[in-house]
Amino acid sequence: MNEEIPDRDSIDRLGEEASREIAESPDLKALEQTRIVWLGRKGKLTSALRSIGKLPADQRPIIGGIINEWKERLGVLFENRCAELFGSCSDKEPYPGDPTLPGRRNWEGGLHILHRVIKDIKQIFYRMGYSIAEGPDVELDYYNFEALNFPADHPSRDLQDTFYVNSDILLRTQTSPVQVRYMEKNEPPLRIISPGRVYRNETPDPSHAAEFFQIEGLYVDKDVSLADLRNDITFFVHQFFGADAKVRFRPHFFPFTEPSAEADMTCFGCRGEGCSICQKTGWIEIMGAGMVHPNVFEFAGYDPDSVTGFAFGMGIERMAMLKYGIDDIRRFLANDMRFLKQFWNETWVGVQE
Ligand code: 2U9
Repeated sequence: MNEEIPDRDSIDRLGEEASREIAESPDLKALEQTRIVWLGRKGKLTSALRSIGKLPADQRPIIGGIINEWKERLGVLFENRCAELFGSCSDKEPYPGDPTLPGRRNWEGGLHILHRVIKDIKQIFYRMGYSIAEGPDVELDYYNFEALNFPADHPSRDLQDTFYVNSDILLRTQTSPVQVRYMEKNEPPLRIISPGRVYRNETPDPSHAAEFFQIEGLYVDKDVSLADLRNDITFFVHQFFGADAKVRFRPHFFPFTEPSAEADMTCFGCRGEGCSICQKTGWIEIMGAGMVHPNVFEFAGYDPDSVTGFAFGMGIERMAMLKYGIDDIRRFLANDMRFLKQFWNETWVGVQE
């Protein structure tokens, strides 16, 4: 047939012959063989279709159409015969493909653990009435330092600690500038969190990275107090780490808050007894916080005599490391699938191959 130029009669003869062979195939193995002989890549009908190029141009679509009709008809006959034989299939005449093999799996991807932790933290604050504010990674020195009451000679303003683009422009070292910008545009009361990437000119090691994520929070209203701060932070810690965590506050110093504090939670390694994780103190530092400094309100255009507010800030990698027992901050950006896949269990998204 390969050499012949196909015509309507010869194709019909082929089709009828194939139909008979299908009907007479005694088992699934023989049926599969028949399928290859007729419809496989080098099968008789496939070859016939290939040789229509030799026909006059006006004949090609007609003969091609007839061959395709047969292919379709034979396809249905194959399926029907396959179903017939499969129904009566015994161990002695197994299905040519092993039906007990597991099906093909979809290719799976998943959320990056940091993405998921950011989502979880946002969700907790969202339920407490906070909304989300975002802003540029490349900032003015004014919003990153000056408006936050950093003195001109503060060490973090040093080139060694901050990536400067030029003398006025830098990569933000915290997400606080977002909140200053928000206050400029909105009247109090406000309750926001600002998640985002921040940059510091640091040599990477297991607990330091030159870029990492933060979430800061800001609550401004009449008569906001330290008790409100304690309440919100404690609620967050219970939601994120578990209700058995205890929280304590130690006095600290930040230029943008007064008074300032650092918050600790009871160590999850020893539940407060003292172990190597917490350097035998029983406590682990989790964030900084304080009451917004009056100078910061003035820079933003708020009257420090009529409003008060609290602010807090935490490193997101640190939160993830503490919650999931991750030992090195550099793992988050290393793109090692063995690390990332550990956290895919709940958030996988299937992608069809
Ligand atoms: C405004 C006023 C004050 C945000 C705050 C901290 C304390 C803090 C650190 C945590 C670990 C940075 O990622 S980290 O290294 N942050 O300790 N951040 S209070 O204070 C603000 C923010 C905005 C207008």
